[in-house]
Amino acid sequence: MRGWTAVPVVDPAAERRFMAEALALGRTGLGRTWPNPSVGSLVVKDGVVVGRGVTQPGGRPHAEAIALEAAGLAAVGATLYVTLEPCSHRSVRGGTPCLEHTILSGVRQVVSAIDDPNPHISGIGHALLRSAGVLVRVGEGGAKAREDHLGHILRVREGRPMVTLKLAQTADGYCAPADGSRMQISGEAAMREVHLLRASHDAIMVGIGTVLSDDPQLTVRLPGLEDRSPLRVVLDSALRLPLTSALVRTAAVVPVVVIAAEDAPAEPELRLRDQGVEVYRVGREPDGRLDLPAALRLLAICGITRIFSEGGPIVAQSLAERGLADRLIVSTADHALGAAGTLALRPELRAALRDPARFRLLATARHGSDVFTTYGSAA
Ligand code: AOF
Ligand code: ZN
Repeated sequence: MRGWTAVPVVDPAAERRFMAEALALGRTGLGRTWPNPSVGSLVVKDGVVVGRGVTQPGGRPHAEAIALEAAGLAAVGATLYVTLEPCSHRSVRGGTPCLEHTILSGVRQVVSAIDDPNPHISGIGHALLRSAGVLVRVGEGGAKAREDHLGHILRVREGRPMVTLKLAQTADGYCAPADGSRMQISGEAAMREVHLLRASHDAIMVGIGTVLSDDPQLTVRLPGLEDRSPLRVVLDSALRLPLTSALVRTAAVVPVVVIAAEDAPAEPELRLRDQGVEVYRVGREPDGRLDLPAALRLLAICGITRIFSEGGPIVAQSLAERGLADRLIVSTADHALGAAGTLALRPELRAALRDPARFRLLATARHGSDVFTTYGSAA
């Protein structure tokens, strides 16, 4: 059908640049497109970007639909860059498949970063584009796209969200004084970075211990990003979350989900529900702790793809020992506690971070007086 059109000349440097721009565009939507991945897309004609799109909040419209609509007739003969295989399914939510938009737009070529792991789409989107005469190349920016879409990939393949663990420690490795009192560890620049990280996840998760000791708000409080607060999740096996906590008092504005054990009393659940808090229940592990894998499965069923866990040393250790910590960010302050306190990283976790079979160092960055060290799971 399009066989007579000239095959576009491939300029690898330009291709890398355009895909990098599509990836950057896709990352701007992280945290607000769940249950969908945040995809970035560009339409490029004769070396000029004529349309840009990113998956919209809540997951629809999709990125390609927006980029192609912006391009209009300029899409004829153009190249579509996209960070994930264009979808081929007719959505229950009423969306036209991106595949159909792409074919009808007159685009000549699609440069796509990776196949969509979604079994309804995987490989089909690319194959159908090819059978309609569109040139398709897959792989440019693949590694970065797999990183950005990790939440979507794990949700589809393993039925759980991606988990980013965040821990703050003093220069001597503590997260609290021995008496358990609260202390400010990180500086202002580090806190800004933490709020940005919160905004790029679908949910923030903490253990009830953190709520009882700190009464945190767990919202995004950066100018211009006030509406980017993700869902707040509390792991609270015995339903101890106080009705007077900052979380419950703001549940009508920023949703709160509590995950309790099946054997927790019914009374507090009713009172929390009355305040607009959602309560789910999962079983316990043999040692009595909340069944974390079950809690994550439940969140994935709710549509959550990316979790930011600020849960303190116990939740951190539990997630890591079950292989459920995909990213671990340790922020280290320049000041020491100067006395024995609570260790931010339990010795087992500290050892795991030094074991290349468990974690690898991905990046270090300075934010004011704090240094952020990011590890990725080696799995
Ligand atoms: C695309 N472009 O921007 C995104 C895609 O439930 P639906 O119909 O909205 O489709 C969800 C699936 O579409 C999702 O699981 C993922 O496989 C894909 N996401 N695809 O072509 C996009 N966000
Ligand atoms: Zn689509």
